[in-house]
Amino acid sequence: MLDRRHILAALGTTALAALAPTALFAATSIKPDDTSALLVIDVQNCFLPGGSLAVKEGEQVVPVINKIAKAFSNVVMTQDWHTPGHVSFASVHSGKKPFETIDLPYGKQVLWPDHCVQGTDGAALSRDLAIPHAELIIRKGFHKDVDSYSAFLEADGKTSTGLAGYLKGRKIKRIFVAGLATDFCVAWTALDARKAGFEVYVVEDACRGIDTQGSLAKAWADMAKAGVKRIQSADIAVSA
Ligand code: VGL
Ligand code: ZN
Repeated sequence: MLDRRHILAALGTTALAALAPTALFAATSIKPDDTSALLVIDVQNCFLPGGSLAVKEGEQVVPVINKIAKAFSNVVMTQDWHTPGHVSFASVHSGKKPFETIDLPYGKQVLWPDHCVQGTDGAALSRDLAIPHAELIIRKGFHKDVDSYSAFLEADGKTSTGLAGYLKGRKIKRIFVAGLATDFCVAWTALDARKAGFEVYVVEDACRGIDTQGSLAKAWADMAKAGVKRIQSADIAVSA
């Protein structure tokens, strides 16, 4: 006798996908729980239009982030927070221009226009972010001689920001990363989150990249290799 089970088996998964797209989409939708946290990386004026290190289309991440943030009971934001004359600024290395690189004691460093100087308007979070329930803002890159793209570890590879301890103390297991820029602070944060043992998702359309010297393609390749999951904001279940 040909019951429902046999018919489904005979159709196979491809035919089934064509027949029931809605049901299958619902099954892949990700529902953040109390052990999930959204990390909103560096949505600061310097990285937005008119800023000193403006990321192309950077402003487009703001409404997407505001929307997905509603699905999270835990939201942490970061601020790039440099001293004046920070080692990552091209302006302090004579003869060097932004986007060139130099070798520092901890490795290769891309040089940037002056940006996100502590206490300046450029370092402020975008006023269009609407995430009143964000529970922690972590600042990074505040040691004059060390950069910190990652929200977890400074660029020396050993100085902790304390974020992993905070998240573990709050029993967080899954981390969703959004913000600016995909190929620097978002990617380095996602990679370090994997190293710290978290399950990690990067929400692609909630990020934008700088893309200098192939950095964006390399970042996605490194993240894929490390087991970071690349998702879209529509994959996250946000109830009205
Ligand atoms: C960033 C370059 C320099 C970032 C910060 O937020 O991705 N990029 N400082
Ligand atoms: Zn910076």
